[in-house]
Amino acid sequence: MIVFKKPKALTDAPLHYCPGCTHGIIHRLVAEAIDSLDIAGKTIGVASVGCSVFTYNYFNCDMVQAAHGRAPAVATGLKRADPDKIIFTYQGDGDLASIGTAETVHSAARGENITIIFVNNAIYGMTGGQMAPTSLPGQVTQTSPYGRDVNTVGYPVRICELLSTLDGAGYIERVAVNNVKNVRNAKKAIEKAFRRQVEKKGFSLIEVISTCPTNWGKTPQAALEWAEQNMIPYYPLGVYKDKYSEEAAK
Ligand SMILES: Cc1ncc(C[n+]2csc(CCOP(=O)(O)OP(=O)(O)O)c2C)c(N)n1
Ligand code: SF4
Repeated sequence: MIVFKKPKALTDAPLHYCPGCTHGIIHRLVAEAIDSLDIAGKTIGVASVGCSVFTYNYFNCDMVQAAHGRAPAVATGLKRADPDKIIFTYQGDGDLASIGTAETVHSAARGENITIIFVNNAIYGMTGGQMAPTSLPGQVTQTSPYGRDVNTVGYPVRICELLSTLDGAGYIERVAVNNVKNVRNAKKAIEKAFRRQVEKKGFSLIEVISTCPTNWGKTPQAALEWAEQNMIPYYPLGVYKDKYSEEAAK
């Protein structure tokens, strides 16, 4: 009896991610959501720029490659051209919270019926570990060798908190994949975000606290612990906005 297999929504292409990088876990959770809702045939993913740039090779559905930060704008166009398709983006923190801030904020403000998977690993992974908009105060990166100094470069951007103030945003949750319990919660949140889109319930964004052992200079295990001890306290997990549950409760 088969008890564990690769989701159908993942191709057989071997993932190129570094050992211990949690991008792979998040790919799996997205694929499991697509399988469980049986929507692969009508799903279009939008790949971004960053370590996940090859996402278009990994998901077994139609994929489009967006320029850096522009994925929510591309997703908007796809959705408006064909509202019955299920459109998701998969973006890192440099892509979504710095280069694409405008596209992120305004797609949420417009309440586009799309799903954004936001992978926050507090660093620019692909380009070698520069400071990201989500790098923590004091965090050492290639471009902050003495630690992020908030007096000169400012404070990290908390995307879930920011977007949850917008009336257009439907469902916003922050999850993590640093331990089994959190992976299970992340799976539920990602599936719920896709389901909301199927039900035409508007904009959803799931932020996933992820790791970058390579650029954090840590072993995979130490990176999971660093995420638990440093990232989660700064980026608390939980539901930041759930418009339809709130309305149903009224
Ligand atoms: C407009 C533009 N600016 C900068 C770059 C260079 N660039 C490519 S990937 C990247 C960082 C991506 O980091 P992130 O989105 O956090 O994803 P990660 O690699 O950490 O998964 C940068 C700055 C680019 N390709 N285009
Ligand atoms: S550089 Fe970091 S984010 Fe990119 S694949 Fe390696 S561990 Fe993952």
